[in-house]
Amino acid sequence: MDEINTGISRRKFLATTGTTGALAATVSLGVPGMGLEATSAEAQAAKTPNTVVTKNICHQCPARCGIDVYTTDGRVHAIYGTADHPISNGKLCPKGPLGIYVLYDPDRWRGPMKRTNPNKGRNEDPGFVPVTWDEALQTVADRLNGLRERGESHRAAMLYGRGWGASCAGLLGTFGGLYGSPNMPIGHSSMCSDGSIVAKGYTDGNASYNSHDYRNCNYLLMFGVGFLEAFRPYNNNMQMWGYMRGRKTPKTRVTAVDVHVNTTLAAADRGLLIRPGTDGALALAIAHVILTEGLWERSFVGDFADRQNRFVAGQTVTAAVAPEPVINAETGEATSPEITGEGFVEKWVTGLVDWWNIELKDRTVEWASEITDIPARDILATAREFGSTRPAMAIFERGAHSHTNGIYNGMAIHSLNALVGSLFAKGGMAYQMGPSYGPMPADANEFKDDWANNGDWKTQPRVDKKGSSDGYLLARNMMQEIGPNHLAGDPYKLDTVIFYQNNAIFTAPNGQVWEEAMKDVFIVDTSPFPTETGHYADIILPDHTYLERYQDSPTYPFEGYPLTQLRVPAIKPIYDTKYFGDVIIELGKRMNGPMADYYRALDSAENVLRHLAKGFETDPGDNGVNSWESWVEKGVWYKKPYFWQQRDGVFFEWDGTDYNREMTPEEVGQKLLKTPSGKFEFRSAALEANSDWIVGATGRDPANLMFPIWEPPVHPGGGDLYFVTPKVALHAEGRGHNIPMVIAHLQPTVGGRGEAFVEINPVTASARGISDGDRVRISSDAGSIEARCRVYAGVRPDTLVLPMEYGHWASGRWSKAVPTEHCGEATVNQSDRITGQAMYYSTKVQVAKA
Ligand SMILES: Nc1nc2c(c(=O)[nH]1)N[C@H]1C(S)=C(S)[C@@H](COP(=O)(O)OP(=O)(O)OC[C@H]3O[C@@H](n4cnc5c(=O)[nH]c(N)nc54)[C@H](O)[C@@H]3O)O[C@H]1N2
Ligand SMILES: Nc1nc2c(c(=O)[nH]1)N[C@H]1C(S)=C(S)[C@@H](COP(=O)(O)OP(=O)(O)OC[C@H]3O[C@@H](n4cnc5c(=O)[nH]c(N)nc54)[C@H](O)[C@@H]3O)O[C@H]1N2
Ligand code: SF4
Ligand SMILES: [Mo]
Repeated sequence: MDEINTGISRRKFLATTGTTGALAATVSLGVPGMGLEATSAEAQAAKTPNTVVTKNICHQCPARCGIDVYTTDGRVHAIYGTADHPISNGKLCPKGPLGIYVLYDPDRWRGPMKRTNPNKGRNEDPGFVPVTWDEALQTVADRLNGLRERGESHRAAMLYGRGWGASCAGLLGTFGGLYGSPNMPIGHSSMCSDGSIVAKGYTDGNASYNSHDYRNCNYLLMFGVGFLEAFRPYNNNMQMWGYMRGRKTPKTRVTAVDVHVNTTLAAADRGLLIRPGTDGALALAIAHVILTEGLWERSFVGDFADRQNRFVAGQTVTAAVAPEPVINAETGEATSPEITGEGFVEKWVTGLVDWWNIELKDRTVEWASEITDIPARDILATAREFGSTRPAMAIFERGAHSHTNGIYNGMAIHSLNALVGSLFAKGGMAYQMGPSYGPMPADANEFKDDWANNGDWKTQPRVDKKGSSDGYLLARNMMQEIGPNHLAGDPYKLDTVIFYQNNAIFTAPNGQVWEEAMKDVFIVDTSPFPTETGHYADIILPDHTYLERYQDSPTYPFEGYPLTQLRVPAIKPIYDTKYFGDVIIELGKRMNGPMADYYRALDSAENVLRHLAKGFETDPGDNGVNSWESWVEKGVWYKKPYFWQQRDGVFFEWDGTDYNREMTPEEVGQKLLKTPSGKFEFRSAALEANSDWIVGATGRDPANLMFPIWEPPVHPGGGDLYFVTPKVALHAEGRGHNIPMVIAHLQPTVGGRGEAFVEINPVTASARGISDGDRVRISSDAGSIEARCRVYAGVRPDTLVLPMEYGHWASGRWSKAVPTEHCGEATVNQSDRITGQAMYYSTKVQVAKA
């Protein structure tokens, strides 16, 4: 930080004379349009010597666009997309430039605070008073040390939402391991999109989001994806959309499946308005057509031994039986005779024959039409297009899996990618590689004491019951259960919780329960802004905003090749705040025992980042980044190519020049299709292995629970209308709600201005005596909220749509002024026992004029 500050002030000193000179020159020449004055902002900045451009990463959504931040005389005044950055390519979405409003938000915390009112509640004033950093950090450290001394370290938790990299959320697991808590950290992934991660894990063995090759894709089939509103990386999606739908020949054809006409559906070739929770039925029918019409990719999936297509609706098929190898009597060598007959020979897949016989053979277009409410001819046309256009991708996100049957919806949709052979193919989807980071400054394992190694905390369940057989044995995280579990004291009561980039008290379904639960917990919030969590906090340790801190961030799954980027402070922090990575390190230094030495060895978050950058010295990026200094200068390290490619059913690895080296089946299983069989599993061996638990926990049928099956969704809430609360383009997770322009332009499709409208179909509205612009009350068993309605023919008659994010009651001034109440309060907290995904879009509500 000091270096930067010195740099700025020196430049500032030089600038004073420089600017005067430049100005005088322009005035005296006085020839506009002669190329003498700068046209681009960069050139403009170059002419203004006291303007500094620093690299950073936009913080408002997980797209992680590289940004150029312009600071003049210590004041940030412009944010542009970084030109040499593969995600932003010099462009930003409308939220990107608004980061300045995040920095200068007048409602930010000015420094660390402590609560003086012991009572907690929505209507209780916390009575915050300023404290020094030393007092604030020591208070938290004393609390953590005390718990550990009493053998109760498991009662401390760290909850995080948007973790960015090794220098922030990446430090939390180590802290938990040294301190001794199974609850450090718990991420928000189950409230986010674990439904898709887990469904992919059970079919192709990669529990991760996909990277995508949109550039070479000719058909995009999207289920519950806000491609032009939210899907990651949003800004790049828009660039890809322009390419796929404009410049590219042939144009990529797009079918979008959603419950209302949003920007994505409006821009697609075909929009299918589906009954909520039934995407799996649609995907199964598409698979049925692909098989019965012989459209599957034989080079990836395999074929009947005699090449006759025996997939006929209602009729079973058989698997080919490999003949015994023939042993040459003289040499002893075994050869496998060619497989013949009527059976199916699988190539890179397992379980297709059983899936067909148990499930698919009856999943006709007519069957799916009844369930999904989509005309049979549209399902058939979509299936034929998708099955006969290569390369094609089927992508899905929260709309498809935030339902009780989400695991199966996801598995069925992802199976379409296997059927058309798009996994690891050009124009298809793959998985993201990680960056070449150097090692941390010290090895944490050398700083473990006996409690860390063998303490009782190791026998304690996680408070969210992830990994517990009476909870969510197979889930990755179960954040939404923490509030209810604490309240019930099951498995135990928490004592202290540190929140990082997470506001679950507001974002969890039915967050009212959290409000009750968090009353007797010691809460530490680290947000730079007042939030609902902050309202319940005992200590506030405010983070720098993203324009004021160093922070790393490897990309979210993007194009597959490794990419990682850096935030560089544009200015000296304007308030008495501290980067969260440094907060963790400073807390660590105050802990009893050897772990303090580990944090002394880390020293600071900047030191950690400098160590990570050492990895680039031996593996320079394509843009020349090979050191800490060049990373700071360019903001991004990336290195093409992606290492693997599947072509016509053969997997190749990059050999330094091209995808030339053919991989063995063992290598494919190890590196790419990481399932037990090393193939894409229509019959999921991992689900089958957990059959007993799944049957006991969910009552599912052991005969078919391992296949992508149709399972009717369950809709709690007691109402008659589905309630869907998606993201809109200007919604910036929990970070945009106090930006006036965001609120002003929230809903482009239905014109929300200064508030979010609930979309209601004209037929539904008139049956209830509701007119456009009326205030309405939306109620479920979980709670009841008020919002203004917009009568909109683009939403299904059985569905209400109200965008997420508004209705904050403890945040900044613009945020609190929005007259829309928070959709989460009417959303029932229901989770899938397998994926753990919170079912945000499964609640049914009633609506009436307020
Ligand atoms: N602008 C913006 N972008 C973001 C974020 C943000 O806050 N703001 N957050 C990021 C995060 S954390 C995430 S997880 C991603 C999420 O990205 P997405 O999953 O793409 O976003 P959502 O809006 O949750 O849901 C997508 C769509 O599902 C639809 N839908 C609801 N129920 C159903 C259904 O049963 N079937 C079908 N077919 N559709 C249905 C909704 O109407 C919505 O249009 O977005 C990321 N990008
Ligand atoms: N009804 C409904 N509910 C939803 C969704 C939905 O679509 N509909 N979306 C769900 C999804 S996909 C997700 S991912 C979750 C997200 O839910 P959360 O994990 O709770 O994340 P955010 O809402 O982004 O909250 C971020 C918190 O970090 C704080 N913050 C902002 N900037 C900074 C910073 O620079 N440093 C620090 N330390 N803190 C900062 C904010 O003030 C806020 O308190 O919400 C889920 N909830
Ligand atoms: S909000 Fe997201 S898509 Fe928009 S500029 Fe920022 S990171 Fe990029
Ligand atoms: Mo998310």
